[in-house]
Amino acid sequence: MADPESVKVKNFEFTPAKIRIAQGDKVKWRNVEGTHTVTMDQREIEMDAILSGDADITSEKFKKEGVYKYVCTLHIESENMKGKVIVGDGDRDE
Ligand SMILES: [Cu+2]
Repeated sequence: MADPESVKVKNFEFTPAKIRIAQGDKVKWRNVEGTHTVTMDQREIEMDAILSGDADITSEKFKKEGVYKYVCTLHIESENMKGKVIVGDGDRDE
């Protein structure tokens, strides 16, 4: 199985902010600097991970098509501390 798509987490940005994966794939968030959260509650995916220093978190499989938005709750005011995981053609209605 392929490695999960990954997103870098640093002050104060998720890179890339938008990724597309296939249905059933996972996403890995890799912390680069600072302390951040990856917080999401959409469809059946619920995450509230705190990442500090050298750390990463891999999601459960995204089983349903759709757009899954997430934020860093510590930097909610920051434009770039939010992101989207698009599963399959989940954004075709947007
Ligand atoms: Cu943050």
